[in-house]
Amino acid sequence: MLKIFRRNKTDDRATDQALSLTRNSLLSRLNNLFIRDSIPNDFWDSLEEILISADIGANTTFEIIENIQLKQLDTLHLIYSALREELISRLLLFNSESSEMDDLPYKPWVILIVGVNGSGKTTALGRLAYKYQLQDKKVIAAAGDTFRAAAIDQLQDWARELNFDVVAHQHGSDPSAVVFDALDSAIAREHDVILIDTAGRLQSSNNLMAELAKLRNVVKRKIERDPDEVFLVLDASTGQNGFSQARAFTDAVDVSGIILTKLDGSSRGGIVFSIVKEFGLPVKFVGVGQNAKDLIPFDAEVFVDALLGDISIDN
Ligand SMILES: Nc1nc2c(ncn2[C@@H]2O[C@H](COP(=O)(O)OP(=O)(O)O)[C@@H](O)[C@H]2O)c(=O)[nH]1
Ligand SMILES: [Mg+2]
Repeated sequence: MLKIFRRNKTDDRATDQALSLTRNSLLSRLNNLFIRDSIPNDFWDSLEEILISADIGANTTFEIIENIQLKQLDTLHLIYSALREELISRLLLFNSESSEMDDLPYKPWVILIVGVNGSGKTTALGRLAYKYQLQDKKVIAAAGDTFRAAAIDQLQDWARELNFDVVAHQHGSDPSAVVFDALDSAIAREHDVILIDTAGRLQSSNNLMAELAKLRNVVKRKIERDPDEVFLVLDASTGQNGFSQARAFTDAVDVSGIILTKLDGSSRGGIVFSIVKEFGLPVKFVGVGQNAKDLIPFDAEVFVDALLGDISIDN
């Protein structure tokens, strides 16, 4: 059985490719900075500016630079290694051990997916279903975004394409009832995984947050535990400002990890550092394209190396 959840070269290449836009804007400037014979006078200012331009965030950048400066390193080579280590350790700060997809402690394993409209929830759900199916897991989805008729169709399209089960009610019906029925089905028909899609409209965010809290309670009543995972889906291309809205979700439900979508086509790959810091949550998966395969497990080291590119420094 193919273990796609372990690090593999295809995923590493996909990370690399997805970050190419960010890297292109970073790399030549980092190269110019590090490929010198000695540490230039304006080195720290330039480094600061470059990191901020990649959307790493001002505060995070200041902290990174301060930590490296404290080490009083005297070659660019050592500074570069310290930068790499500093970036990686920041991404590992909140990372629990990686989620296993082949060895699930409960059946059904319940995953709730939340986030604003358009962030990529339904797409992420389809891709997670695909990943679990590759692990021989029987998957069912709950069409919990009953607010938009198209959302139900979209989920059913994924289900048809990938051949997993879906429970859907009519447009406008109560999402709690959908989740209730889907959990019933999952238990009766022995599904390994249930993926719950939700609405993300923010115009009436109070109602939405109340609805999500209610969904969570339905799960709790039905399986006598909280959802096993709650993934908050964030769109990388919205940049720092896009994330203030997302904070409402972490208040309403106990989010266990982040799925960062649309890393392809964004030159803001550095946003991951701000997210980890601000939300205090691990990034579990990244979306790197439009296909079923384009959701890959997040790996801090691979990510940082893809971000920094391959700079060879010999001083
Ligand atoms: N390029 C790219 N597009 C994505 C990615 N994830 C989602 N999308 C697109 O973003 C749009 C919104 O996604 P959708 O799943 O419907 O968002 P939802 O409203 O949160 O359910 C769709 O057109 C998706 O194809 C990604 O990782 N990369
Ligand atoms: Mg959707």
